[in-house]
Amino acid sequence: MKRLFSVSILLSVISIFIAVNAGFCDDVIYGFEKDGQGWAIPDWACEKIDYVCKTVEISSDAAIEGSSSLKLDVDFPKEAWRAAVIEVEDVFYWEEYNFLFVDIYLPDNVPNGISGRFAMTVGDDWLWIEPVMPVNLMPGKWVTVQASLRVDNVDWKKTEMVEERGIDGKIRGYVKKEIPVILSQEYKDDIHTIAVRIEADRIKYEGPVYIDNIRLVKELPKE
Ligand SMILES: [Ca+2]
Repeated sequence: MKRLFSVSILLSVISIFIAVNAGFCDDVIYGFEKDGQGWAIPDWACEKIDYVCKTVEISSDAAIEGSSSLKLDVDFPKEAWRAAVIEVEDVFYWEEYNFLFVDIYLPDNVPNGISGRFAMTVGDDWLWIEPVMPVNLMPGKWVTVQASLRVDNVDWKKTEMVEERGIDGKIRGYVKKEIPVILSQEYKDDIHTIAVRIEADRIKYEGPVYIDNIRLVKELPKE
């Protein structure tokens, strides 16, 4: 009887341990230890006036996972909004995961106000979607940026150019419009690329941004 009791306590302890760890389970999918693992600055970014396009390479200058990260060189001007982006095309099976995380580091001499966010292309039309809100990065610190992969979550948006018409009904031009996107199961099953974008709205900074530890998470840790 005593032995049976001990076994049941042991099983309870094991099940609690499994339950706790299941909640925090994450899998690093890109750690940038040997190479860039396919991440690169996309050609389309180099053709756009609001994207800076310099270099990206692995570096041991900073790391939060292992001993190296991806160093993205940026050159943001004081006069306008600019972004730098890196992207990877891959095959993603993320059914069991609900969140995507990345850690981003800015050197401590960088002005405040630079932010980061994920983006993805999904569906038959390779629709570009991105979280509604970017995350503020902090000079001298690793900051975790996340995106929700929960089916039917409403954290995402797309940007479309919409016709603007005059009172005579004629097209006067086009304006950017941000439209909410629900991450459907269909989209989640059909992700083609993921991207990390660093954004600066009239903030002068020339130098590196470090990106590391891109990982999948099943559930967020409880507060
Ligand atoms: Ca690493």
